[in-house]
Amino acid sequence: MARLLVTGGAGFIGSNFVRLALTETDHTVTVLDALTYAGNRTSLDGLPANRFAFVEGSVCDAGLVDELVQRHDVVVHFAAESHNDNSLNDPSPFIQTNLVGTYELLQAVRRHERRYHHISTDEVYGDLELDDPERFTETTPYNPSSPYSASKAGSDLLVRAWVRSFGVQGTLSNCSNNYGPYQHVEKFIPRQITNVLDGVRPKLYGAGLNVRDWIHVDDHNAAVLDIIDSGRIGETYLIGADGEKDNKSVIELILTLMGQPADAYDHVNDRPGHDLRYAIDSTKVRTELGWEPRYPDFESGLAATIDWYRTHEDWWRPMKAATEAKYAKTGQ
Ligand code: NAD
Ligand code: TDX
Repeated sequence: MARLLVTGGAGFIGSNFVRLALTETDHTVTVLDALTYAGNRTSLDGLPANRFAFVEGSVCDAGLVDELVQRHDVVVHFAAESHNDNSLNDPSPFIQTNLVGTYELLQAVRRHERRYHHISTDEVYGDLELDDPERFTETTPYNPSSPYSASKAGSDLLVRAWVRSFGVQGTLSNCSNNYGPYQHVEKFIPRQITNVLDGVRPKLYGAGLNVRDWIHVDDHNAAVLDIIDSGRIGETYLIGADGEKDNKSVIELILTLMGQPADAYDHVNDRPGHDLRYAIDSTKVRTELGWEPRYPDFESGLAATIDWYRTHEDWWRPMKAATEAKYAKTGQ
């Protein structure tokens, strides 16, 4: 049993992690979350009060971070500004939260000699050509494209330096694109599902040939639990479920699963600097820690996700209009 401090636990992946950790381990969980536009307290409703607590605050608040880290055993750091499109419109909060916030956590775990796990993304490696037979591995050189991925790359490098120079007991994981319940409607899959539910045509950036390597959020989080349990200190683990799909195919599948013609979508302005393809080789986490995805079938996972948005309009409705108003400004 460990006392986990989970930053960003009111966001998409963090809230799913908290539920999984409370179900599959006997750890207790404290969430530290600033409740930005992306955080939603209701994503954590109904959790057992004897094992779960919520603190509203920022990972950039050094005093609060120090006090919380001191009374926990393990820090699992999900909190971030996470949306590429937002980082192109205003990089400033990405620098603060992703770089300065990570720095404050690292200083606190260093002072109090606590275990630290850092959540990161495959985007730190840049992108691949469509026909490249290679996939990203733990030794692929960093080559980020957007302010978001550059800030995540910088935070990863801070972790590696604090492990090497100060002996921080840290591990890192870089995961591919997650899908599942409680994902903000600014992201690709929930945006299209909720558009269709609203009678609006899905929006495909450019020609839609870009490839993402989709993984169910519970598969990502199960791997994180394995790393916290038995990952080797100082190591990086890539997490992916062999889920490569191009965006056009995903939009067509969403439309088909929702009973619409597969071509009932619009092409909109492309993302500047849009990464072409991500693909993860997850051999290390599979062979070293015995992790395997429990939801390898994308189509059935997507169908379940569509059902979730269909039955949880009260969760996503409050953020939908403001999200679309933001996209309207960039013609997306
Ligand atoms: P999200 O945007 O849904 O959630 C982020 C959470 O962090 C929100 O609850 C927000 O309120 C909180 N937060 C933001 N700034 C904060 C601050 N200064 N202090 C405290 N809390 C703050 O993001 P997500 O998709 O759940 O991503 C979580 C993590 O996983 C991020 O580190 C992201 O880089 C990484 N990641 C995401 C994906 C993906 O597909 N979504 C894939 C790989 C890695
Ligand atoms: O309306 C859209 N239409 C569209 O074609 C949106 C919102 C996106 N797209 C495209 C852009 C990407 O090629 O779909 C793909 C996925 O877009 P996002 O959901 O914005 O994800 P991505 O930019 O790939 O980044 C995600 O995966 C890695 C997460 O948001 C990051 O936090 C994570 O690090």
